[in-house]
Amino acid sequence: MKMASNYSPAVLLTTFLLLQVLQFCSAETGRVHLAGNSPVKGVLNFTECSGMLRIFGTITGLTPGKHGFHVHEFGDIFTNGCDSTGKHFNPKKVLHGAKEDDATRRHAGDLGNIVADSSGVASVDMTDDMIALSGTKSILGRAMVVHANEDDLGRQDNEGSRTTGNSGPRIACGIIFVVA
Ligand SMILES: *[C@@H]1O[C@H](CO)[C@@H](O)[C@H](O)[C@H]1NC(C)=O
Ligand SMILES: [Cu+2]
Ligand SMILES: [Zn+2]
Repeated sequence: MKMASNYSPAVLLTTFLLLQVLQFCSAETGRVHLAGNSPVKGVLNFTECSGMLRIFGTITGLTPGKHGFHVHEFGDIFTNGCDSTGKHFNPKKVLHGAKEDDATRRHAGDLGNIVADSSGVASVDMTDDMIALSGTKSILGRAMVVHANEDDLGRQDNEGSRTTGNSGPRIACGIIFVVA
């Protein structure tokens, strides 16, 4: 019944680190606290394994249904609230699209829509490989933004659709920061 104690802390630590390496998980993790001129609030965590960024957490205070969800280019939420976070994070200078679109057809920051239930709660758990916690795809220091309306994913034939998905006012946002 004392099998675990046969392994020294050093062996356990080495095994843990080796497992981290085998999964290619980044030691770095991120977080964002969402708030704004609305009842919308939330905390999301970011972890990265094998080039896939996972975004997970809960957002409350939403109207039921879909809300555009993007990484915006600037981490400035103080000059003019969510409106000073700039455009969608778009290092490849392409048009707005859906999360499922390839890199030539979507902004890196285009994460589609989150969906709130009848209580106004959205459970977020998604992965994406066009954004990361380091390198040219890094979103650290940029902003996560939640919109009032549904993102049309660039599928309409108008300028708004090609740039923002017509997702309307920015109801909550936060700076994506490193926590470990
Ligand atoms: C996010 O990370 C913090 C710190 O580790 C933790 O307390 C919180 O429960 C996490 N949130 C989720 C949804 O896992
Ligand atoms: Cu946006
Ligand atoms: Zn976009």
